[in-house]
Amino acid sequence: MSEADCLFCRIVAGEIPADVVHETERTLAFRDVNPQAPTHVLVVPKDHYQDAAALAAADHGLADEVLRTAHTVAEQEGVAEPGYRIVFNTGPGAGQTVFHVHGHVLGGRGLTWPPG
Ligand code: DGP
Repeated sequence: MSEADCLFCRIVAGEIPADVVHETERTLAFRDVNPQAPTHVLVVPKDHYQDAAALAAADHGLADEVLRTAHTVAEQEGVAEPGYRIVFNTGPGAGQTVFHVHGHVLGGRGLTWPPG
C-alpha cells in the first residue's frame, strides 16, 4: 500500500531526498531532518501503516523487522552501548505528526526519563 500524499511514502519512493543510513528489502532508515540527539534516525517500513498499532496488528514479521533494523542502526551509529532509545509516537496526543509509522532511534547523549 502506498499513499501519494504521505511524506514518508514519498521518501521511500525516492521522490523526496533523505539521508539514508540503512535499507533492507522492507525497511528504510534515514536521518531526522530536525535531530533531537547526536544520533536521530527514523526507521520506517516501506509499506504504509499509519502508526505502530496498525503495523503490529497487520504484519508481525514487518514490525519485527523494523525493530531489528532500529538496533542495526544503533550499532552502525555506535550508540548501542551504553544505550539508545526507540520511540514510536502513536497518535497526535503523543506528538505523532507524520502518520506513516516510524521508530525514532535516539542516542549519542544522556537520555532522561520520563520523556516530555
Ligand atoms: P513524529 O512527531 O513522531 O511524527 O515524528 C516525525 C519526525 O519526522 C520529526 O522528528 C521530524 C521528521 N521529519 C519531518 N519531515 C521530514 C522530512 O521531510 N525529512 C526527514 N528526514 N525527516 C522529517
